[in-house]
Amino acid sequence: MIDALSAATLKQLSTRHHLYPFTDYKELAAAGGPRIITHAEGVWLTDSDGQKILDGMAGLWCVNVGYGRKELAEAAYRQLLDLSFYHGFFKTTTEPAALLSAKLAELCPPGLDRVFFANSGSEANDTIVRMVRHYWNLRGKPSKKTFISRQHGYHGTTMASTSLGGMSAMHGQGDLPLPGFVHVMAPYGFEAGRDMDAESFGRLAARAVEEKILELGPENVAAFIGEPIQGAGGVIIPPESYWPEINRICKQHDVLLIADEVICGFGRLGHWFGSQRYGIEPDFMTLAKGITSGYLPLSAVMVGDRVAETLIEEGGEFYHGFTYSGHPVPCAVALANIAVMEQEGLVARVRDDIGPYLRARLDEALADHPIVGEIRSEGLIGAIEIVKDKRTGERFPGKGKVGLMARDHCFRNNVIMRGIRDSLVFAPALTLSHAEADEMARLARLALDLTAKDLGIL
Ligand code: PXG
Repeated sequence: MIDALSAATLKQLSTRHHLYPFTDYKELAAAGGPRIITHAEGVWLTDSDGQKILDGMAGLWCVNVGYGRKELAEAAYRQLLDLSFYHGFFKTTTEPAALLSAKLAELCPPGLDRVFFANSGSEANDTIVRMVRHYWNLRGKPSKKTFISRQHGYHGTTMASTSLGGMSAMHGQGDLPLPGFVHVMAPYGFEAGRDMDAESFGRLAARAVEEKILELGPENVAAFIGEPIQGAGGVIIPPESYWPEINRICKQHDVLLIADEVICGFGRLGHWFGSQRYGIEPDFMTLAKGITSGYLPLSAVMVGDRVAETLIEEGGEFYHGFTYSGHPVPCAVALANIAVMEQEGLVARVRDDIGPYLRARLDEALADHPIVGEIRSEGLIGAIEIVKDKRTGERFPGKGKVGLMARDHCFRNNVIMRGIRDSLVFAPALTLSHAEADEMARLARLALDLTAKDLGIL
């Protein structure tokens, strides 16, 4: 634990010098600076005041095996001593990069056999944009250049990955999207599909992709990208009919299909990958976050056979790569992380045990709550919709504020959940115990009671 004086100093120094990601700097400074996290074990964080905080978000949807795992720390330590760095440029490789490429090919759905490494989800998606355009050029179809993605989609913050994303506030900064990136509706049933049955709504939302392809002309459309479940956009869970229809549409119009698995991958949905849960047949998968449980930065682009074969046979040298593509230390940590997940059966545990258990506790604690409009979840990711009228789904005035109010009550009561527009979302570590799930449900109830009180409801 940091003593009170040094915590105050750290806050002061960081407020003066550190420009944080996704932060209103003036507002943070006025509030006295950031909370300092000093330690973590399992699903519990400790801050510089010695407070213990239940992390309902696995860091940023990434610490899948929980904090403080010796197996991962030791893998990094050993690798740092054996070979702290060597790269994959100029016909070299390292043992961890070679072994991880084969392990990922084994775990991924058939046909996704090759991997290109990067350091973040954003870089991986940028890599895909280049590969896709290069592919269509090689195939003699240079007009196929436009990417279709979805409102509320999140694919990162580089110029291309922000363009892929469907967040209008982000587009407002940096004059985005770039040309050649268009967006269609998300399969967000709670907002847009209340008057239809879920499966009809799923098909309708998928057909928005087809309409866009036909509007642009299939000869101009390169690829469609989507997260199996949209995470940062508010945990938007598609109806079962959605992805099979997307498979059909992409095949029919010769459009490449990209599954951004940065959040859904590595067990979060109770399957190794979201594509397996929903039967998605992607040409590319984007992997990051859970690949190392966030212990070190690493991402991977899984490349399907038809693209890989063209790149290999006809592409010549691919002029793309990062200094740290396939860095041996994060690759060694990823192998240790995957070994822990396999040894402890964490993927099946999410599907058969803790996923349904947490959901049942949340239903018990919240289903009758006056401002809860819907609780939805799949595996260990979910959202609680906050509404003024439970029956009609009518929102509170000033749409988009109540999620943050509830989030702040969580924060003050030492549980971390994310506020996204008018919802509270969660994605805890896959190792969450039953007792910790009980505590999460209790604290979510408390935060929503306090939010309702603020809104004059309770
Ligand atoms: N794709 C998806 C689906 C993501 O969720 C990225 C790509 C980009 O990954 P990098 O490693 O470049 O950040 C993400 C990242 C939040 C939050 O608050 C979500 C993300 C990142 C930071 C914050 O919900 N997702």
